Order: sequence, then structure tokens, then C-alpha cells
Amino acid sequence: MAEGRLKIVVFGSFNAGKSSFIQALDPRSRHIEASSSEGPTTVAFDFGRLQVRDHAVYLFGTPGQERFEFVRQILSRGMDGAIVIVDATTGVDAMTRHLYGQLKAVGVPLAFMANKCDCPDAAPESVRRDLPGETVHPISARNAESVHAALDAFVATLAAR
Ligand SMILES: Nc1nc2c(ncn2[C@@H]2O[C@H](COP(=O)(O)OP(=O)(O)OP(=O)(O)O)[C@@H](O)[C@H]2O)c(=O)[nH]1
Ligand SMILES: [Mg+2]
Repeated sequence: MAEGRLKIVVFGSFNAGKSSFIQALDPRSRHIEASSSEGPTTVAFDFGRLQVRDHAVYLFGTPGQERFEFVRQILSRGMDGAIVIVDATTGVDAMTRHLYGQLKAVGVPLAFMANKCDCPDAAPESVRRDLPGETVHPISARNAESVHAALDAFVATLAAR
């Protein structure tokens, strides 16, 4: 993307909080969802944008359901960075590991968000333990300040490259 613009793609397991993360960053973001037993689920993508430091950040949220692999592939094109949202109440699962392996193979700058830290059973330290050597930001999508601070820290690492 042109200088000053960053495309960041948000990955993570079903129900981890990807759409909520983008909603917290951009209240005017758009979400393409269908209803499921767990509530709305992303079936295409989320789109949000915001200014972070000197950068126009374009956020693309992916669907978490495994069958939408093809959507994740399309949305991944030309990304400058990837964020993986982990539900800190359930931890690093097989889908998270699958996504992590794919992103590692691509070599894209990567950060993890341990989400739902407002919940009493959240365990961000066990998320961190399961992802040695990786950056893990504890956040709650219900706390916009925590989400903005974590994105700001990630964008700073991208800008420094
Ligand atoms: N307590 C709490 N609940 C959250 C948080 N983030 C998301 N949720 C809830 O978790 C559920 C799933 O959130 P979504 O943002 O739709 O998750 P998603 O990762 O986009 O889900 P898919 O698109 O279906 O993969 C919803 O009921 C949210 O309200 C959080 O930080 N704290
Ligand atoms: Mg979603």
C-alpha cells in the first residue's frame, strides 16, 4: 500500500472477538454477518478505518469459521500486518495455531491480542505462555482505551520497519 497507509488484517478463532475489536476501534465500521446460535457471526468481512500516528489504518476482519478459509485468503492479499485475536477465557486453540502457522509462513508482522480480559476467567498469562517469543497484548474489546493502546503499539512496530 502507499506510504502512510497500512492494511491490517484481523484473524482469530470463531467468537474470539474480531468484529468487536474493529467496532471498538472504529464505531462507524461495517460488518457483514449472519445469525448463528452464538449470535451474529461474520460471513464475509468487517471493515474499519482510523488514523494512528501518521498512518491511515485500514482494518479487515476475517470470519472465524473454518469453512471461510477462502475469504481469509482473499482478505490477506497485500496486508502490511496481521493481528490474531485470542479469547483469553478459552485460550490458544487448534484454529489459533493453524492461523499462526500460516501467518508465520508468510512472514508478515504479527501481534496477538488476548481478548475478553474483562471476564473473571480470562487468563492472558496462559495465552502468553502458549505463544513464546510473540507479542501478546491483553485487551478487552469492551474497553476502547485498551484496544487503541494495543493497536498503537503494533502500528509503532510497523512504522519502525
Ligand atoms: N466480555 C467480553 N465479551 C466480548 C469481548 N469481545 C467480544 N465479546 C463477545 O464475544 C462474542 C463474539 O464476538 P465477535 O466480535 O462477534 O467475535 P468474532 O471473532 O468476530 O466472531 P466470528 O466472526 O463469528 O468468528 C460476542 O458475544 C461479543 O459480545 C470482550 O472483550 N469481553
Ligand atoms: Mg466476526
